[in-house]
Amino acid sequence: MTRFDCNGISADPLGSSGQLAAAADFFIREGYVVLDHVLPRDTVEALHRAFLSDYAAFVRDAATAGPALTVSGKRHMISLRFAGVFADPLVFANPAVVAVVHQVLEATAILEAYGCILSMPGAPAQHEHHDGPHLFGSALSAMLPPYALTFALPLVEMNETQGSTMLVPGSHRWQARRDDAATLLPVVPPGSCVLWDYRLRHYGTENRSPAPRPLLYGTYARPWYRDPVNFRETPELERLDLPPGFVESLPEPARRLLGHATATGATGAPGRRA
Ligand SMILES: O=C(O)CCC(=O)C(=O)O
Repeated sequence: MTRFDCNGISADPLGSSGQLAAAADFFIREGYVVLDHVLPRDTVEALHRAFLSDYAAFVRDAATAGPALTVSGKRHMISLRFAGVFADPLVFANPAVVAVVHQVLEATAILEAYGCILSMPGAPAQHEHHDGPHLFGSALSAMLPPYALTFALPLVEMNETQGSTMLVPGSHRWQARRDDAATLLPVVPPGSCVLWDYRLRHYGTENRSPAPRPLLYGTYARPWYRDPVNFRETPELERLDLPPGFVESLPEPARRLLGHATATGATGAPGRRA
């Protein structure tokens, strides 16, 4: 499986890194890319610890803890508040990830949503799905460049036991579902991430371990795009749980990724978790 190691490219001006340009080309062609070493392992361990303590109520019982969308059996989508280590721009505006995002979605890309998919022990495999459909009914849609992508950063290793995300390479270009396609189950250690095109077919596999598997995610999108599906059923789930003044305090380019939220007034309101 092709993977792109981001170790040692931090000294380059990232936008011009040949390795990341190759990763973006691969993404456009295959509909996904695995980036290794985008974050130090101890940052991911800190995220994991913070998740288990700040979101303990969701781990105990997501149905009663607060706004959550049950996306499949024992698997829940929740918002992450931009606070503590979750507010570190290295996480949600990671330079290597943003360099690929800019090449794939252009420099005006935004962070449209930020949260976590929590797969509890015993969570069964999901049905194969895409995060968003083709934009138009026309056959041309399958040839269009990406409009949004999912950034998936596991807080524990994704593997066969804890579960991973099964990918169907190339399926972002399909006009209709196929049954005979090759699939790929990446092992993704802490510090690595997967990006996939919103149109790519994929599914989370079973969590056979005794521990929860939190998968931090971000939706990066072209500035006009708002996910019309995932927040419809649970309107109280916030796409971006931003404390007042947070966006304004950020350095570029993190501020640019979230500027749309202040422009629409969406960030002024206090988040649901105090
Ligand atoms: O849990 C996973 O690995 C992926 C989850 C997913 O694709 C989803 O909930 O849409």
